[in-house]
Amino acid sequence: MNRLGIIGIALIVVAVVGFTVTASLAGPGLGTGWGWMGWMHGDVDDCCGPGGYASPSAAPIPGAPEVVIGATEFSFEPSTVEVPTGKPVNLTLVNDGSTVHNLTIPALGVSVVAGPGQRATVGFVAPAPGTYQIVCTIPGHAEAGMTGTLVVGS
Ligand SMILES: [Cu+2]
Repeated sequence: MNRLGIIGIALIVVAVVGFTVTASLAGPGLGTGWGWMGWMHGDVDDCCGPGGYASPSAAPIPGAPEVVIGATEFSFEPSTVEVPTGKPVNLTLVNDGSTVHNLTIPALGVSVVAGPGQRATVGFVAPAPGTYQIVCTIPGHAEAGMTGTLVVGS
């Protein structure tokens, strides 16, 4: 088969599939309402935060001491911070870089995102003494150096 033949068949397939999808969306969706609701539910379930990770955001805790960490391409400054065990802390990410970054402590389920030139705060309570890894979960950033350490004192 020559090239024009393949292109011709491809166009027909696109046209038929396009018509079928349009018809099925317009048919049951507008007819009963159930089609639309099912479609909307599916859309919500597929939702995810920027960069493809879930964003469990916790509001800042009023009155809690603030720990500030700066982010640039590609490091945290300071890269090691210390907080007490069992006490509320507000962790503020100040993004001094030129792309979006996040500060995530996977073991504690803590994550905060800030766009370039922005700052954002997450409140949390460290449950147990220990050393916890801090990373930026945007693909390639941790590998490039965006890692740190949270030391939870007793
Ligand atoms: Cu980053």
